[in-house]
Amino acid sequence: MLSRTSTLLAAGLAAGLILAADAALGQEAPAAAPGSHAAHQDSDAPASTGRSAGRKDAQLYIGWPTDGAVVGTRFKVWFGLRNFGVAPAGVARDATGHHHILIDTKLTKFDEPIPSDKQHLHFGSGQTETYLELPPGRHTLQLVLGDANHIPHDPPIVSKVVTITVQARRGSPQVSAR
Ligand SMILES: [Cu+2]
Repeated sequence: MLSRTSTLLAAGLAAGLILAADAALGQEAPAAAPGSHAAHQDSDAPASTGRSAGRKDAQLYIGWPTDGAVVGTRFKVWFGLRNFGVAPAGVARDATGHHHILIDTKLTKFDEPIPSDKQHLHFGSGQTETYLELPPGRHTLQLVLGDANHIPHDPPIVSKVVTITVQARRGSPQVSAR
């Protein structure tokens, strides 16, 4: 008897959940605001191979670490951008882009998507800072802005290269840096 009751109860709960889900789905319809088609990822965007326009007065820079800094093997990096905006990858909006860090490498092709690998990191959610972990030694860091399709703007918006020294923190009292 008890089990029968709980079965009924469970069924009722499930029905309630389904109703709730339907209600939630129904509420999504009016959320499509007018003018939002520009944010659509692949529908009616022109199949343009051209690059997005940059701005000559846009300034991209690495706020930290600064050139010549000595850091530990795990360190924070923050990205500075002036006269330009940040938008997530996939969002095509004028005068915006998302950050990429080049680690120990340089970009040679500015008319195609920035590669995605350990030396080319994408911050496609619009992040403006990160933590990096690098082995001890000298490393170079550079920022490059990419448009909705990860292609550098024209003219490209790049930061100065900073050279840093990563040092293992020996004898650190911390068991783990994480
Ligand atoms: Cu990207």
